[in-house]
Amino acid sequence: MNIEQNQIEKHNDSLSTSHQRKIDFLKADWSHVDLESIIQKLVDFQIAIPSWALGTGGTRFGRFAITGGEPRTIEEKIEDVGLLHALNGASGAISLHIPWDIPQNAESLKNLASSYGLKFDAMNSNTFQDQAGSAHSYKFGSLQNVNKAIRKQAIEHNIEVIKHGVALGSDALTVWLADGSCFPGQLNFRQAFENTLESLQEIYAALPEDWKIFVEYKAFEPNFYSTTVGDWGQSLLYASKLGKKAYTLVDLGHHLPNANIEQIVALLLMEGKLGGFHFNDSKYGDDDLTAGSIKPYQLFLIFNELVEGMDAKGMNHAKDLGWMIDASHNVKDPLEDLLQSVEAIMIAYAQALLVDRNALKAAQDNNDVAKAQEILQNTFRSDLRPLVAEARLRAGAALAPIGLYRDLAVRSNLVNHRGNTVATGL
Ligand code: LRH
Ligand code: MN
Repeated sequence: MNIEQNQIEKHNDSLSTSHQRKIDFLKADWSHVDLESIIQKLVDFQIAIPSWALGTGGTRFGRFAITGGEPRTIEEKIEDVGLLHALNGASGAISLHIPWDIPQNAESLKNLASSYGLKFDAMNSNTFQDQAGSAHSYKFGSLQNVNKAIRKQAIEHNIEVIKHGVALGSDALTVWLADGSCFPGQLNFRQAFENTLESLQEIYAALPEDWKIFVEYKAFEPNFYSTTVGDWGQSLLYASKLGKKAYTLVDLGHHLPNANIEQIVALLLMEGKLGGFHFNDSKYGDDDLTAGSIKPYQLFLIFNELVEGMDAKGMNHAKDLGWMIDASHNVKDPLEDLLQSVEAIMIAYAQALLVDRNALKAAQDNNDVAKAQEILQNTFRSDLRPLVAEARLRAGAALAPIGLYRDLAVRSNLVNHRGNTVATGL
């Protein structure tokens, strides 16, 4: 299903009076700030959509495929991300997961993606599930495995994923390892680390010159005693030992409760080893909920450190880090959930861009703690949704993406077209 430009313009016309009133009020309120440059930064900021999160997700207790009309092929997944991008102008890339999405004809997929204004973001390997017909099982791990033949199988899979990525024009590989142990005594931690590092070094050696490798850490699940890339420190250790093309990847749901993720982000940026993000939200574990749905203040504080840290290094906000969503949708329409995640991320970025950096530095230098909080919460408590909507308008997208998604009955259109289909992925 395609959303035509005239459908978006008709929608925006119907909302233009109230939008203009709100944006004029905001401009008056922030007349001391160059809002034009901030709106341009919002227009340039693109968030990659995971190919494995375009259908209904589930847990070990069940999956309620209530939606129907889910994408059955990579082509239909690209079509759905194209839909999101048409609606919000900020979802200009898709991140594939192999083997859930093995590209049969890379050239035609590239053409299809660019027809929707999309590019292929980081590729994701999968050595956390056994594939039918594969010689060895990853039950006791992949790159860490005590059995060299099993490590070799996992290394070869990652190299295969790089090849698919090169054919699609991607320039990064994300490696998330489920490897670890469930009981004390099961694993020699040092041996597991060394096996994993040695294996990652073989994968690193296969990276094209302009590629990056993102080492994604996670505290627990599916292993529940130790994880071999268990936290930012371990991921940084691997990335530092691997070389300049290796970075850490921060999935917001992969931390122990109450971890100070914004401090982790500040330090990884300082070290030049922050590669990118998997945005989502969580209350307990790796819940993969809608970004900004549980802890919106934390999301703002993370972007506050990102803007401060990237500007300190003269980095390009839109290009120098990997911006991806990693969520699963157990009770919401997947496309509505992703639209909400992108909106929450764009609002947090806009809030961080409007923090008065000089005043904050002055308050910090004077240990004026209350003043520092006032400065941060001043933007966090400001309704910047019109600014994000204005960026969408300038990008030719919809002022109210979910509103238009529902007005056009996109889901029932997809169900009529595809039937009660269920997508591959998590
Ligand atoms: C692991 C993870 C990883 C993906 C998977 C789908 O929890 O975050 O990024 O490979 O989810
Ligand atoms: Mn992830």
